[in-house]
Amino acid sequence: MSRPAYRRPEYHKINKDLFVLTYGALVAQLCKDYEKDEDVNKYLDTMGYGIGTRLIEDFLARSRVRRCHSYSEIADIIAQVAFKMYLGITPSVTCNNASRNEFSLILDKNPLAEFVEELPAGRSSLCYSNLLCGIIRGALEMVHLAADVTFLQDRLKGDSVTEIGITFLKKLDEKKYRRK
Ligand code: MYR
Repeated sequence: MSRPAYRRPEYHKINKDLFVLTYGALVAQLCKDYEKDEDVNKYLDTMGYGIGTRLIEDFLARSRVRRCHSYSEIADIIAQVAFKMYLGITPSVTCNNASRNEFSLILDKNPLAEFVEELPAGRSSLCYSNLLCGIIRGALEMVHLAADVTFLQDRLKGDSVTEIGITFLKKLDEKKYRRK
């Protein structure tokens, strides 16, 4: 009798292009709905935050990452494990200050903006992929890590790379139990 076939977990549940185009349609609609770029940015960040608060459970279950003991470890996990898992890219990580609580994720390419050549006319302050900042912020908050997450550079704005800045806001208390 043959053994039941091993089934690999189904990670790619929807077509990536469809997702990226849907995201583009969302941003385009928000630009119609809101006059100010800041309002669109805020909306995307808030929406991402909601996603991040739910995504963290899936991430911790699937990745089985252990509790980190430094912000630098956490930044590496986000870049090397989370971005790889959900976006198929591995940003490089730099630490930007001596206190080692400010990091940058440098993206050579941004899958969310794959079909976008430039920002729409008159939208120079739009953070097109701000959803990502919200996702990171929401996910981190669920493991009791308050952080500011913003785009520092964006290829869509003519910068040579896309850079997401993460500033961890509290001193990392090694003794405090953040999650099981
Ligand atoms: C710990 O509890 O010490 C581990 C913390 C790991 C935090 C991982 C945050 C994941 C962020 C997901 C971002 C996804 C972006 C597409």
